[in-house]
Amino acid sequence: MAVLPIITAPDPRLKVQCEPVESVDAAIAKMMDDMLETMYLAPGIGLAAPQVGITKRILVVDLSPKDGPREPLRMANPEILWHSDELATYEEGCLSLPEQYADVERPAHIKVRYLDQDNTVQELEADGLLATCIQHEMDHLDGVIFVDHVSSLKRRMILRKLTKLKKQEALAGD
Ligand code: GNR
Ligand code: NI
Repeated sequence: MAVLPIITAPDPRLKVQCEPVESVDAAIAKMMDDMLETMYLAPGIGLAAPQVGITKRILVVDLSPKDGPREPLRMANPEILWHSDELATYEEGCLSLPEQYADVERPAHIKVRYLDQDNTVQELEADGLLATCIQHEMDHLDGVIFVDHVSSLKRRMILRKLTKLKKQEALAGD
């Protein structure tokens, strides 16, 4: 497996519409494993392919506790089959927006259909943080990041901070 560099905002590569996979073959399954390794190291609870420069509709999530057994989910071509009218608010973060957090409101319950690592169609009902995380990752596949769901004032504040951080890092030479 391999750890991949994570792209941080602002970056045009985080704004692209990703392409469906034709099928989950060995190469796609390996991408899923590389994404999981990258996510665990970061550490994060989810990762979408465009965050590591892959413009395919692939995401991984794992909400298991750090000291427990891993419970990875690997999804290709995820689709929301149903979502509740009821909304839930979580404070979201993103590995592509380091150290930035904001409350985001999303459907509280979802039903999602996807292809797993064996190219088998799966359906999953999710609520709580898992529902939020899957929706956050699916947004990435459409070029959407969590600040696109908050006020323009807050969004501009966060993106301005990240732009400054990038300039400082460029000067420091890392
Ligand atoms: O690690 C992550 N934590 C998180 C917390 C609340 C809502 C969503 C997330 S996903 C994020 C990892 C990430 O950036 N995935 O794209
Ligand atoms: Ni994210």
